[in-house]
Amino acid sequence: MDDPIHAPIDGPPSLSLDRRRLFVGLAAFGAAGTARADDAPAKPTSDGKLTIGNTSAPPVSRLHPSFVKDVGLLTDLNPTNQGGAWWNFDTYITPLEQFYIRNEYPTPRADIDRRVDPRHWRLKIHGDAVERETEISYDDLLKMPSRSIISVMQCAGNGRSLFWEQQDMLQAPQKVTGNGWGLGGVGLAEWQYVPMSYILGLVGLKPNAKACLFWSGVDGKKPNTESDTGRPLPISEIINRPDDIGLAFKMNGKPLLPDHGAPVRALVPGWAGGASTKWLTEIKIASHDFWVRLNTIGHANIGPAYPAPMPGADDEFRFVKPSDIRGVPVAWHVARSMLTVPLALTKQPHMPPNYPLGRGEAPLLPASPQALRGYAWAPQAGVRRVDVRVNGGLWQEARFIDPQPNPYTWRRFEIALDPQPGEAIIETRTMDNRGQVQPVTVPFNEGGYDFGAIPKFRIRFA
Ligand SMILES: Nc1nc2c(c(=O)[nH]1)N[C@H]1C(S)=C(S)[C@@H](COP(=O)(O)O)O[C@H]1N2
Ligand SMILES: [Mo]
Repeated sequence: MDDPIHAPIDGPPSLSLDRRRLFVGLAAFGAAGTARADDAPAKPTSDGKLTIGNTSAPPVSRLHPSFVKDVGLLTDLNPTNQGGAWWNFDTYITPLEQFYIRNEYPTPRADIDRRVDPRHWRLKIHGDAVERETEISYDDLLKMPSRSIISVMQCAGNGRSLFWEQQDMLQAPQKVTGNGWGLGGVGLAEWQYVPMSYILGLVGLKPNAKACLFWSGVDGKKPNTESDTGRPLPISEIINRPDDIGLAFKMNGKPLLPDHGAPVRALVPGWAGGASTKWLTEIKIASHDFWVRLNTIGHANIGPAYPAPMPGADDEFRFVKPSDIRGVPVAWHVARSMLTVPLALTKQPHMPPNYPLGRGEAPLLPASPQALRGYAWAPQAGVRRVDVRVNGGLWQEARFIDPQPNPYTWRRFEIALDPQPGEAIIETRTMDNRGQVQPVTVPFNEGGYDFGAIPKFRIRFA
């Protein structure tokens, strides 16, 4: 018990008394993401920065021309991307107002573009590998059998900031570029969807099927034209889990919000969010592969560790050319973990303007016994165990708060800590159900995707 980390908090009653006192102290810092002693409503911070803590307080409103929902609880990464404030996550399901938005272009609006108006939306399903080309309306979709699944949605670029902070990948030849997500490019939602098993039965899959392209055709370079957004999947991926992949029309029990793909988006649980095409209008199932922005110049791991595949002679290219194939398209999420504390960002090329910490600043927590919380996910196999260590000490097993209903979900964990005053580096490590643990470093790739290395959280205790 004299380790920096001691027994899990469901231990002896004396420890829970300590906890109650502890949360009074923590309310000011709002770190543990648990019930707060102080219910006073939050006031907007005068400098417009996001707060740390105060998750029970009314959100500070911030409207943005690229989005429809209020983005007051999100980090302002750049004109079309808003990151989740993961240090304020405390629920299992991520509420819609805390859910990140990753757009290439501004969110299409039904009052401007009828292709995303449920009354006019049409989905075309075609290609040389279907028996019956079909077009369905939103009403048709709602009449089809649907199911729901709880699954992480995550941008492949989530954690990119850690390539800069932990692996110094700031300069050529190992220069990583892209949105500085920190760790907020992820959320957990309950999705309601029509499974691909039903859709494939409807259109009739031919034996020559090789790939399935989910395509938007809505958001684009010019206002809602020249859309280059969509993502193909090998048909084997759909045949292996036809009830998990589908066409989503509800998120957390509500019709999809415009920013999250209304009225219908693809849902590919466990894969990089880029495969879950928002504002879906076309599915093409063909006897050839497809190459598009999101499996070539975007969303591919490009670097010496990732030899580029060769396209086939009959492959279809949309808005890209064969020389754009330079790496391995991202697909399954790697295992990850995080604490609900903001990252000390020292090297990040562009600090999000409303990030709660200044450059180089570490979050401040009390130097007293407390429980730190975090999230762990490993959608390909499921999360078996999480370990946490302080200042390079012994790894200590964390206590799970949540079970794991399916491998695509994350699990909250908690670890009791009695920190000394001063700075500490806290690391978190997921082990998946295959027994694989997060590595210490990950290979360079230009786009900074799939940062699955052990994250380091620098915290100041005082
Ligand atoms: N049509 C379209 N679909 C899209 C995108 C987009 O820009 N346009 N972004 C993709 C990416 S990169 C991610 S990570 C997810 C993000 O989903 P969210 O904004 O609902 O969180 O949507 C994917 N689907
Ligand atoms: Mo993404």
